[in-house]
Parts: sequence; structure tokens; C-alpha cells
Amino acid sequence: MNDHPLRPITEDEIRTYEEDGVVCLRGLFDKAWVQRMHDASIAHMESGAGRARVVDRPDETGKFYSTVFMSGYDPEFQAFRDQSPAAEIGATLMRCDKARFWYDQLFIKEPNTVAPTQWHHDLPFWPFLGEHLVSIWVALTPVTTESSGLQYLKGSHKWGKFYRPVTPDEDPAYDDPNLEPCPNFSERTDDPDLTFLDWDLAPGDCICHHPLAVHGAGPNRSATQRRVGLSIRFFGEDVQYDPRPFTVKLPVEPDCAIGAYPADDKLFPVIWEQNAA
Ligand SMILES: O=C(O)CCC(=O)C(=O)O
Repeated sequence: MNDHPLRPITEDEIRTYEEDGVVCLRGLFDKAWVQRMHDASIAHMESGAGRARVVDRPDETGKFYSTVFMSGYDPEFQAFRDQSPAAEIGATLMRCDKARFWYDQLFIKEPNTVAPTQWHHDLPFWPFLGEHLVSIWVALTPVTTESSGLQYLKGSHKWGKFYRPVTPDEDPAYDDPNLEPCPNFSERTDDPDLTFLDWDLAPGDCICHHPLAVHGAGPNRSATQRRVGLSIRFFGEDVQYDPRPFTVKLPVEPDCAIGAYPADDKLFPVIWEQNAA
């Protein structure tokens, strides 16, 4: 299994990430990682472990399963966090000398899942502020728009917006009344001011996005293709701990003052460092 990206990330790809808030990177993870993490993801879902959320509506045969913080207790996800090229990819896109792990999250949509992924951006969910936060969403199956491929709004990380978080199961714990709800951009596809971005993905391709890049996904309309995405998030130098109400509760209280850089090595280990031996 490869521990460095299979090819260099280009300056053009980094600039695309900076300008668009999102970039699709292909061919960085080898087949062995894809197979291993695909199997680990299905096993994880079937085990019922962890903080699972399942949207399983009566009008569908599929379901939308998601869960978080798997690498805190599952050795397969720990291996992916510590040994895969993900942290190096994140640091390279953020132009940071090191990347600390933030958390991992699994998104599985079975064939015939009606539930969309509502439009949102990630930072309002998180007890952090800063620019140096990146999510790497790795496709572990083929993904097309029909099978719930992610869609992004180009440049939306620069809109100056901070939309109200919304989870797939609309958990009121995130329902911050002080924040503006995120519009349903699927109803505005002919708005000339918006540019929608999406990609068909092969297993192992990844989409990397900025924490304020607005994104969502439609239902999984495929009758046969399960869609599995593994999102792993890292942060760099400018991040501050900001545990606002209505944000993700960490597995344990971090050893970190409010407003400080979250240097808790246990919860947020440094996974990749420039020129480390
Ligand atoms: O896979 C999905 O449907 C949602 C992914 C997502 O929102 C994320 O990784 O931030």
C-alpha cells in the first residue's frame, strides 16, 4: 500500500484548490488501499459500531449511512489515517509544513437511496476556525451523478457565508438559530451566477475541499451501485479551537485552550511533517 501519493500534486492542482475551493485528484491511492478501505467500510457499517446515523425512509429500498471518528477505535481506519498518503495530500494543498488529523467520516448510500446530502459547508459544524482545514473524500466505489456524486459551487469558500449546519438526519443538535439556512442550490441550477462542479470518479480518485466550500449530493438513483465515500480531514497552522454551541462534540475534551492552536497530540496527532525522517 502506498504511503506517499502515487504521483506529485501539481502547482495547477493546488491553485485550483485555492481558487475554486475544491479539486478532484485522480490516481494518488493504490488499488490495495481502495480494496482494504472498501472492505473495512462495509464491515464497519455492518458491525453497527460507533456514532452511526442512518436515514432509512419508508419510501426507499436503500439507506444513507454515515459515521464519524472511526480511527479512534478501528485499526483499519487508524492504518488509513497513519499510513496512507492522505495527510501528505492535505498538507500539500494547504501549503503547510505539517498536517494534524482532525477526524474521519464515512458516507455510504445504498442503491435506491432517496435521501440527498443537503447543501452545506463544513466549518459551521466544527469547533474550529481557520483556513488550514481540508477534507479529502476518497471514492471507494465508482461514483457518478446518478449514484449520488458530490456537487460543489465553485468559489463558494470565498462568499463570506457561514450557513447553518444540517446533518442527513436533521439532528436538532446542529440547528443553530443564529445562522442563515443554506439554500437548496439544486433549485438554482440555471442561476448564471453559480457554477456547479462535479466529477465521475473511479475508485481511489479523491475530491479535496476547503471547509467553506458549499457542497451537496442528490439521491443514489442507481438500482445496483452502492456509493462509498471516506472523508478524512486534516488541519494546518492557522487553526484555532472554537467550541461553539451547535458544533461536533469531540470523543473527549481536548487539551487545548479556547482560541489556541489545537496541539493535543493524542486527539489531533501530527500525521505528516515536511522533511520528517
Ligand atoms: O458523501 C456525502 O454525501 C457527504 C460528504 C460530505 O459532506 C463531506 O465529506 O464533507
